[in-house]
Amino acid sequence: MPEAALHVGSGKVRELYALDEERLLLVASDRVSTFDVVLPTDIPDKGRVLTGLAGFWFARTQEICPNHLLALRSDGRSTECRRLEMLPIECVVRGFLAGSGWKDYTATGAVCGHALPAGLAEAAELPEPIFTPATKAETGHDENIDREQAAELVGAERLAEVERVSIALYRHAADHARQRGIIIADTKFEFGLDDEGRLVLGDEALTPDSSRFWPADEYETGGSPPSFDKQFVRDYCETLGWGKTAPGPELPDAVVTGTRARYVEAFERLTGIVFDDYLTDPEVVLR
Ligand code: Q0Z
Repeated sequence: MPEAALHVGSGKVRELYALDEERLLLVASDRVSTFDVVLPTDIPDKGRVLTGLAGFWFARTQEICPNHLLALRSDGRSTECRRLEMLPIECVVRGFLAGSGWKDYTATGAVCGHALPAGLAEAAELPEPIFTPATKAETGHDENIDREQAAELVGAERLAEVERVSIALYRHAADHARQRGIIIADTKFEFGLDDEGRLVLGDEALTPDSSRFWPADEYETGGSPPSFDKQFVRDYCETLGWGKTAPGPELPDAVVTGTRARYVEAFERLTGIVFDDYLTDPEVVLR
């Protein structure tokens, strides 16, 4: 727990503290969720992997869009960030047809107002990445919205800006990841405005918790590809006949160890940095 910091929010697997008027501390725990349930067993270092990866991307996408990162703390799981006025939409970019995008496509042939070619298979790569905004649901699932609804929430001009920037960020990261054997099928960004009304990337970005990462060497269409990070957890949960409602099951050691190794592998492949070097000095991802 950070010293002299006021707790201002909890996510499923993260905590948010106020450091002062201008700064927040985002702390990533080792908790893991699957089928929307947080499990009672932690994955050691998961929060450090996600914090390091987000820091890596923030450092490398500054020219595309400024971001909220001020510093990474020596614990490797805490990000000091600028306090922003967050926009009330989730900025989702999809390069592949998965999750709610696939569901909407099968029902209507479109996703968030983007008409797509007929006959696409589940997990197919889209001709171009598409911007598919969603509302921030307090409870339950975010709801996909069309550009008209998104424009009502942030204004047409701001919407055009977040669409352009979101797609540029996704293209940058997805190209980098693809060269390292990881498909970023889709991702969610959260933006805010600074005190001068400039658009700033906030929250955590381009991590396996805010994106779908797939191993490129196992990619195929016609089903839901394995998750790069959580597949052992999901496979284990499927063997239990668990109803996928809280409370979730404890994970056996082999599943914990295997899952930790997958998170570390994603970190090392994407950053080119040995994870132990990150633990020694987290700011190595910023250089
Ligand atoms: C992020 C969240 C978490 C609970 C608010 N730079 C910022 N300025 C203002 N607000 C936020 C940020 Cl990142 C902000 N969240 C999401 C994160 C726990 C909620 F760790 N909420």
